[in-house]
Amino acid sequence: MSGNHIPYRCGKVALLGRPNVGKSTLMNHLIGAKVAIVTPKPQTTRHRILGIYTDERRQVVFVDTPGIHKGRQQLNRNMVRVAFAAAEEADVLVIMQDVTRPLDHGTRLLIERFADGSLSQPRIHVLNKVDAIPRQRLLPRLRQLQELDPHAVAYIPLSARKGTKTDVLLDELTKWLPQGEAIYDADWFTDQSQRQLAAEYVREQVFLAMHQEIPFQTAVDVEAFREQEHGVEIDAVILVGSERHKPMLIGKGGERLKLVGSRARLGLEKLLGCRVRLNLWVKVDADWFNHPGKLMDLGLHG
Ligand SMILES: Nc1nc2c(ncn2[C@@H]2O[C@H](COP(=O)(O)OP(=O)(O)OP(=O)(O)O)[C@@H](O)[C@H]2O)c(=O)[nH]1
Ligand SMILES: [Mg+2]
Repeated sequence: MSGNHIPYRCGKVALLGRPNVGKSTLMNHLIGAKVAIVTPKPQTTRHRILGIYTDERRQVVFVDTPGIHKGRQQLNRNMVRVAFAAAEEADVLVIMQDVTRPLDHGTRLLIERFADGSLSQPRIHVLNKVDAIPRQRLLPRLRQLQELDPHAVAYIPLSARKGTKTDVLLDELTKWLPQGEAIYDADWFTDQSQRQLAAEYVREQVFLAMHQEIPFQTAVDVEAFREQEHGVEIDAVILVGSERHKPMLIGKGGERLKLVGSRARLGLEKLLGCRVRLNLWVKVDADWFNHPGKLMDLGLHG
């Protein structure tokens, strides 16, 4: 693959951090497509999602992970397990934090856990959301971070949303990737099927439309994905965790569910590049997030 003397590099990079720090936003920006859903709510990502970046020098397989947090439900425990498993199998660890929030106890614990040397891969710290703080707040934050993890290989302030300095990150992490040929074809950008992407796009709109605990007790199951002459037709069931969530999601005269459906459909049409017909149903499945069998069916077994 290498046309000159620079060896081609290819490897896995885990994106790790507390919920809501911007891991999925960063991955989407780097690969130039929305393969991981993004919302202002924590615990948006529930799976390990690959985003594949390829150019003439390197192939970087980013592994977006669920935010590391404490949670009592089986779903939450599985999510955290997924994140640590992704860290173990990666070549490089990118540990992200949100600089608009104080360096809190949870973030410190997380950094200490990776800094203790139990995982030997190089660590790059990303200080995200620099677009949203005054410049002078960055330096003390960088110092704090260097004290917490003096042996990390780099500390990079950037904005995932604006895309500033993400090239600095890409070049830094490339240094630490093993030499080797690309694993995926250059036109692949995720490991998710169109079916899985459809489920995630619907879930994103549910997260955006609903409040309090409702989104966290919601899952989406795509029951049919039919390719047709002019596009695709998708049947999806939205699982809610309690009887009283159902009318809240459907809304007066079905308005809220219609909005969820039309927004998800528009996003999917853009992603898939074809017409999409999206049929949605709402089903109550109390406590699905604690049922190992159900979590397995939904691909959330960790
Ligand atoms: N101002 C600002 N906001 C950002 C930036 N990056 C991400 N965000 C916002 O932060 C929120 C969370 O972003 P996500 O990408 O979903 O965060 P995440 O780390 O993947 O979250 P989980 O999947 O819940 O762990 C969204 O509202 C993003 O728009 C940034 O660089 N600047
Ligand atoms: Mg995410």
